[in-house]
Amino acid sequence: PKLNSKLFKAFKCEIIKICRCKLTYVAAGLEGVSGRAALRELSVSNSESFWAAVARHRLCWSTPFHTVQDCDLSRGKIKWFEGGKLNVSVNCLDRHVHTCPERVALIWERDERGSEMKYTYGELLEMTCRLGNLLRRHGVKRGDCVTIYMPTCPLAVASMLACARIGAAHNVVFAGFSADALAERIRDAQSSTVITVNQGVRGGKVTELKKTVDTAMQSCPTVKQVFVAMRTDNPVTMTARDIAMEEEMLKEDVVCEPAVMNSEDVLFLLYTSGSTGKPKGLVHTQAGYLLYAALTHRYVFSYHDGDVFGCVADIGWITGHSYVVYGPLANGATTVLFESTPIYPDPGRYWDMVERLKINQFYGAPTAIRLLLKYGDQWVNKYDRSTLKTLGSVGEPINTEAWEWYHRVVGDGRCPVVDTWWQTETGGICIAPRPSDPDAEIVPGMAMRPFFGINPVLMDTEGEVLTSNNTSGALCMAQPWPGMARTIHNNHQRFIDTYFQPYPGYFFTGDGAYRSEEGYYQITGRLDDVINVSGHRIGTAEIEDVVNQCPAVAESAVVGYTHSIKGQGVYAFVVLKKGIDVQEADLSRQLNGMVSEKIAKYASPDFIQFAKRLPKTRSGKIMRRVLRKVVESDLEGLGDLSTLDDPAAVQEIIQGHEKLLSKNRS
Ligand code: 6R9
Repeated sequence: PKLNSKLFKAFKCEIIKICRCKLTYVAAGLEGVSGRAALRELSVSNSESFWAAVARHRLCWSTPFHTVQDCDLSRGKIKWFEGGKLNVSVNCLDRHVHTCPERVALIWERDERGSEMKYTYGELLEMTCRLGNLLRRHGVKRGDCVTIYMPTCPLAVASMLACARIGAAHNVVFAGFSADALAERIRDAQSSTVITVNQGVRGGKVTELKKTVDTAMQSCPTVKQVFVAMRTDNPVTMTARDIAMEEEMLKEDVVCEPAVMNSEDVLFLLYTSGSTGKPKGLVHTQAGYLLYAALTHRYVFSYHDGDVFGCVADIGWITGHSYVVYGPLANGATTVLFESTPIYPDPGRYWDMVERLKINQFYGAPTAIRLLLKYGDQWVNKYDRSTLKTLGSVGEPINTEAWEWYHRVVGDGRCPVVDTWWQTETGGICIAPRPSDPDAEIVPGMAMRPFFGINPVLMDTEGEVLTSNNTSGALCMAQPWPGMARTIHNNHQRFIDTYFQPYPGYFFTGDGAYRSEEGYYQITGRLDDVINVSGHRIGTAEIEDVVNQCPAVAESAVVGYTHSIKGQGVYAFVVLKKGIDVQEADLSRQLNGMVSEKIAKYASPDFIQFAKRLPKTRSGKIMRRVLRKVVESDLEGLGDLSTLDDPAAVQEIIQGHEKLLSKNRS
């Protein structure tokens, strides 16, 4: 589309401002439209020119791209910046080392309070190069996939960047996952190299990560080597396949030639839960992902040169990838690696850290905010938080009470709170209150405004776009953006079926949203069988798969319910096989143990209700809608039960639920 020349001038001028890191929202020549709003409109209506300009200025290319984008959402085809060549680690490290080698890249806030360690860009580059050389010497090649099973620490960041340096993809698996979950991800990713630590330390507790890897190895015959870094001084048993990482790194050169990568080569896989039992390995590529992470990091949080950015997410999740590692490092920021928990050794941990490290932007999860709120204001007020400029929230909806407390107590009422909506699939933040004009309102508990280049739409149940405001629907994206995932590893059909089939021509997020009278977006929650426990996504089918493996179990149904701290809790209905005679308490313990062992502790059910049968439709489908209403004690909302095979089953379920609750209360 042709731009009118007045708009185009303003547009170019805004882009140049973006590129000079001084986005001031001057609406030069744009009557009645604010600068940010106009720029966003242009970023959507002239998406190609927008992204081309930003990509040229923000990334360092060894060969410029010739095609901005080549996307066809109806076929799940997404390509950005083709023809372009670059190296992500060069963009995150070398270019900053040239200008300011002494700037601190990482502050490792170790579990032991007050023992933080700082690493400059020069040091992080050296670590990355040694590790890149070590991996190369051990045969890791461009295109291979390396699984990283480590807590948030400098060597984990260096491992990710070392993969990027030599052109290998990484697959970070959250260190809270069990041996079975780890093994499944290693096998699916076809990794022959794993990087881990001897032990993890979190909340004062030691976890045996190397032992977990050893167990996983029993079902991963293709793994040839395991690099083991030492987080603690305790030796672990080393097998023929294990390599002492730090020792071997010392032997390597500090210079490592970066691989020249194509924009669309794979940067990483990251597994996340879907509505079926098998987790999916979402694939992100080099240039588009990095650009999107960097741009959102800068503008959503108003990051400025010299700021200390504190995102407390674990590197095992997408938030850790985009806002602990890639976004901040691409921008030359000082980024915090938080290894501990919000309440270790006491509930003042975050704010003590803010004071000690002089954090300017703090980015955390609603579940932690809700937990800290309960401990009281004194834990916050003890510490000097005057360095804070922006507070962020991510992972799940933030309720008004938690939002207000975050704003009023933590931020002393002076810091904007940005509720950021996005997903593993989106690569970076898509909807957030900022960037916007400096005085633009922020509504508590609302993500509000789409980011540059993001074009959200709401769909009704017929698949029609809802055009009016003050309406709710399925949240979709009408246009591609550089940060979006490119495929599901080894399963492009599942990628298409999940994200592009439900509303042809659109990317479907799986979330529902409300658009207010003013046009602001509020996320209302998942529309599929995925629940969100403390900000961790888990498919109910994944938990059911494990529960059903128990020989005593005939069938099960897992649903989420509202939990005052975790956001959602896990509630399992279990039907036993005929003639099974066990103590329910024993079986509950056994089932909880199985879920922790097969998936992770956070997925373990809070409640297990044994039932004689489950409410089903005549065609034999479990009526989850009914079960959800029962666990929310919303009996009024049970709705139409006429399709049920046997309505009496519902009465039994209700009675069983009440019994379980009263038992729990006593
Ligand atoms: C970044 C991340 C994605 C799902 C997403 C949605 C929920 C994330 C949210 C939010 C309401 C927010 N979600 N941020 N819901 N408000 N600000 O969390 O990625 O782990 O893939 O989870 O989390 O349901 O679809 P991921």
